[in-house]
Amino acid sequence: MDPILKNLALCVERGKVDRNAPYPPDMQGKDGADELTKQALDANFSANEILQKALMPGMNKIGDKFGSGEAYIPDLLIAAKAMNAAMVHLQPFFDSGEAKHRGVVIVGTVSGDLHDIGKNIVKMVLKGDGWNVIDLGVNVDAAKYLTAVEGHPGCHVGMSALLTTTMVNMESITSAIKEKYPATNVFVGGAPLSQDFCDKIGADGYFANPHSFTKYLQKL
Ligand code: B12
Repeated sequence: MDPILKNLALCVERGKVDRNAPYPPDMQGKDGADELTKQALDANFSANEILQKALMPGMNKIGDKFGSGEAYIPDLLIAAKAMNAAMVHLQPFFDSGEAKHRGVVIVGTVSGDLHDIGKNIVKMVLKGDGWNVIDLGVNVDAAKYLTAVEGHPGCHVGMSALLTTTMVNMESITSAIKEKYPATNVFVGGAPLSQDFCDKIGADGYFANPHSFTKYLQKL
């Protein structure tokens, strides 16, 4: 793999935000996620390549370590900080789509869940593809989704969940939306989800990444 992308993945995994960051001590004085993302863009890697080949693998590594007890919450938080430092530079590329006014998509992370990095990427890609995105944030319950849908007739909903304990909340939220607004499409995403789960809860589609989601929305 290209050394810039390899180092960038390591910076996300280890939580090295930028050159001046004192953490982790063994990487002091070295470039962090901030500088390496700029270097990757200068080296003509696309924003999507940087996301898929460096940032996501770095996040997955620290997630796996957390899962096996080799890393702790502060490690996840500092990794998220490094990821966000990188995303600042990628945002303009995802945002750069012309305003095509395709329609409204309401996004949010479901009740009980505070993971918003994936949801924020979905938002950026949708915006870049010309959608007006209403972001309800994290820990969003059915009532909040319903209020937003009411205010935006003809909108689509995109829900995110990263925990097996919170993805189940998607079922009641989907039912509540479908009961009141049967014509509203409800789409779901997030690492632990699958098409089977989507079918089971009565949602209209599961997408593993924002690009397959936007491609599908364009055809609607
Ligand atoms: C960073 C992180 C955190 C950070 C979150 C910071 C933030 N602002 O988001 C913090 C430290 C807060 C955190 C907390 C916790 N976490 Co955490 N976290 C992670 C970690 C390492 C990365 C998640 C991430 O951002 N990935 C990168 C993004 C870009 O990927 P993504 O979210 O999957 O999104 C992509 C796709 O899924 C898709 N997508 C996402 N949403 C949607 C929506 C739609 C509509 C569409 C179309 C697509 C789509 O598009 C995105 C881009 O491609 C994961 C491990 C992992 N590998 O995922 C654990 C992980 C999710 N966390 C886990 C756990 C257990 C927790 C805690 C319960 C820990 C604790 N004991 O307190 C808490 C829960 C807090 C809460 N109530 O939500 C577990 C979940 C296990 C499980 N089976 O449920 C994981 C898997 C770690 C592990 N291996 O055990 N976490």
